[in-house]
Amino acid sequence: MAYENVLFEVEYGVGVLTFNRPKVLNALDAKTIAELGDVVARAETDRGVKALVLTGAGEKAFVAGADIAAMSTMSTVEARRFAETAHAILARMEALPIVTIAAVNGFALGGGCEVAMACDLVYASEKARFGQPEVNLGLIPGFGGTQRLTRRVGITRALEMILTGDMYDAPRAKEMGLALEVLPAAELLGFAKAQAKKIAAKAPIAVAVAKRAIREGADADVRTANELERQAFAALFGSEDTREGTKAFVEKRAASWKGA
Ligand code: CO8
Repeated sequence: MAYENVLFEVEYGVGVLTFNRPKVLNALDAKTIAELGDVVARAETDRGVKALVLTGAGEKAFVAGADIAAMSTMSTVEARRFAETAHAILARMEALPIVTIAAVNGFALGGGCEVAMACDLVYASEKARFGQPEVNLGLIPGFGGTQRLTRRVGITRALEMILTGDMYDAPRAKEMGLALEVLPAAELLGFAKAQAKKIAAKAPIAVAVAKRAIREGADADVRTANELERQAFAALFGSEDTREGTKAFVEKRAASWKGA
């Protein structure tokens, strides 16, 4: 599929999706969301995509939110459909068995902040600004922000961020746990790709299972979550890669992963 609003390329196993509507600060309209969905679907099945990095085109923005012009004429039914589609795509992205990394190169506002939070790891450039400014538009977050932000930064900071609509700079976002690291703008994408490559070089099954245990466990009570971990840990002993990884250590050689 040829894309209009995103760029997508795979380099050494790392898929890089660039939101590419710089004239509107990479705002998300229905087409952009559909194209993100297509890339996520590809990452689900294409074993050549071993990690996914998301970033924004241009100097200013990762994604400055949902496309406000498009939303200004939306009916309730259309808004529901738009929100449902985006929710489903972000949930699918979160469930990918590979690592997903947001390289936040500028404004990550509204839907942009929500896309970043649906990634496993979030790295920010010094220019990044995070915010959920929907209250300024008479709106609330609609792509999962009320829930993902609360889980990332805690209920009180999420309340502050969503109720004030304020923007938080990169060091503040790091302090809150929203961004993991803050990097000079010129180094951000290279760093994100290097992290992606590092994780893609680990046993794919261990990465997938660890991610699932953490993500599914985070929404369960701790007894259920620990049982999920025990089951997943034991199940790995039926995989070739667990056998290979432990044998390779004992035999003092590098492991060779099969992804099985
Ligand atoms: N949608 C559409 N166009 C946008 C958006 C956007 N979110 N953000 C910026 N643009 C456009 C501007 O209109 C402008 O266009 P033009 O050149 O034609 O005037 C161009 O991008 C450049 O923007 P600015 O001139 O405003 O640039 P500044 O550097 O002065 O300001 C800001 C940058 C502060 C980022 C400013 O553009 C801004 O406040 N943007 C809006 C941010 C925002 O409110 N985002 C949240 C949107 S709501 C949302 O995301 C809800 C998600 C869930 C929806 C569920 C739907 C059902």
